Amino acid sequence: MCGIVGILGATPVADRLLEGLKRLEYRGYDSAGICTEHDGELDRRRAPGKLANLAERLRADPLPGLIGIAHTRWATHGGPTEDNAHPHIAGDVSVVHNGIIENFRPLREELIADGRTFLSETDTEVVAHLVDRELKRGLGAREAVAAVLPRLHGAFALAVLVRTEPDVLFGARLGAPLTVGYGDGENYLGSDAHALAPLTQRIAYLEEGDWAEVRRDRVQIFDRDNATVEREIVNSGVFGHAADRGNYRHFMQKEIYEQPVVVAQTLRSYLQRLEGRVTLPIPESDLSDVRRVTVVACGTSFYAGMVARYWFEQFARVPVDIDVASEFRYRQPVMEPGGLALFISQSGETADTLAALRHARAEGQRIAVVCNVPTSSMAREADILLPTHAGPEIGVASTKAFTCQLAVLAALAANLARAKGKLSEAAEREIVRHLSEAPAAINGALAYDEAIEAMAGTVASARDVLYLGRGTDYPLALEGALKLKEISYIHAEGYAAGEMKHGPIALIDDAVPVIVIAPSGPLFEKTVSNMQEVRARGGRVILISDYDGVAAAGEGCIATITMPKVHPLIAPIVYAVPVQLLAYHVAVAKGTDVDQPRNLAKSVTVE
Ligand code: HGA
Repeated sequence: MCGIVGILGATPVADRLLEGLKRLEYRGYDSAGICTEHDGELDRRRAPGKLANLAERLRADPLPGLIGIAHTRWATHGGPTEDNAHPHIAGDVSVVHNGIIENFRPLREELIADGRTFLSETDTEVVAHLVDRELKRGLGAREAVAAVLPRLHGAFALAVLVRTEPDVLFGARLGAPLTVGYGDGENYLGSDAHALAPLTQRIAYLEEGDWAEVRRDRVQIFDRDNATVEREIVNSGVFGHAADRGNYRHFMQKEIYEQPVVVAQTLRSYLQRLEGRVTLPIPESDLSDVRRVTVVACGTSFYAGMVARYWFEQFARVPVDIDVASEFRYRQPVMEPGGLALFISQSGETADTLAALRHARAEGQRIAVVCNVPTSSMAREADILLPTHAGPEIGVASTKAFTCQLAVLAALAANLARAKGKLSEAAEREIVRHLSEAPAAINGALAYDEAIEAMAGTVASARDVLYLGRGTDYPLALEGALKLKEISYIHAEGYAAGEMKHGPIALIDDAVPVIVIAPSGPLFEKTVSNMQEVRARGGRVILISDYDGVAAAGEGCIATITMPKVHPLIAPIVYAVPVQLLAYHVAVAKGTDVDQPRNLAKSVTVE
């Protein structure tokens, strides 16, 4: 994570840098800082914690200057203190960094042996010292940056400001995203187009190994061999208005409530309702030769992928492998040439998933990407881009992106099934009909918000919570537990309902609420049997089912949540809602920071 902004301005930059950081705060909020050059000096303000602290500091002590770099941090090396906050300064050089300099230890030792003193525990500070040392050895700023970049191993996006050359900013990327923005008599650097949206829509995406010398009147981009290269300037299509919460108390709540609209919006580009057809919004989406699908994602997106595995295998009869992205490469997966590798990510920047994507590409896979940001690195590297149309998701705990991912994945499963000759026209029409019913069913689920709020206290007082589900409700149980952990800090685990008896049932006592997700349908009886096993051992069960399910099995539960009756295909989309609402209300009851929970950040751009 970590967000970077740099401005070479015609007017003072500090306020605009702060505005850019606000748009990047989703990447991390451990600390933030801005450094400018004015009157021949580097000057900076830094503050631990949320961006509001930095804003406060800048109000008390404004920062002049027409050139500056700024950073919002998600700490990897060194705690979230002011000393570790970026920008780091060594001599004449100031640096902000997103990523990890993996060889920072030997570099630091080398620099200390050279008489240099470190003021932070970060990996980043070595970069400032290395560049400054080259300057002191007599190199110009450009030559110094060029000399240092090959010495850095790992992943980085960097912005560098040099006191002695106050008309130039340097940017570099390897494994972490960085864009150059083109303005009118001004130019910019930013982690993404969103950060620069109030400043410009004219963006060039740096490619792996690229670095840039940015001046007010020109930008020169070099590749890793220092050859001058042209990178296309595109219109980002991202505009300046920042998301607002409207009348909702939290972004997460607003985003939960947006789901009927955004799922409908997403489905609209995949379903031809009148014809009863599913189409992918790309030319030549012929998937008939796909013999295996490899699904890779992290966190909530991984659970969406787990649901999709059931669908791909059930409808298209295609075998599916699924991995969390951080493990994928390291198990040296065997992939047949020509296979389809599917990557799911809200931001399209998740470093683990992006690295997995590149690994799969090197192994000859066709790359499909489901993501919510069409300008993201993953979107740009996809052969088949399947966008979700969830709109910006600000709450760190993903909600609407998840249900939109499920909608897209269901459409992909149907498309794959048809391409493989496994789906009759009538069956396809049925799928389209059921998917089209999802937005209304989500609305129906939202109607239980107050009932869920009323029972949140039961869960809020627990230390541990278990979630159980079977079939596609199993990933939902995992997602429910993750949501609760993320925003309420209650320890929670999700299990396949049938797996309880093989161990976790030993945890059951009257202090552990067990949330059972069991829509009526083919797996209902089996899940309910597992639920009874829990109850027989004194477990306190909260059952989430539909009217029939609650009527059949609700007796003796400490609470029930009644969902609209839906087809099993869309049950994971609809049942995501009570799972999200429960986590939300528990967090509110506990008084945690719902939209920016501790230790987390939304887009995880370090491995
Ligand atoms: N390693 C640096 C930057 C961390 C980062 O990019 N996080 O997403 C630090 O710890 O400050």
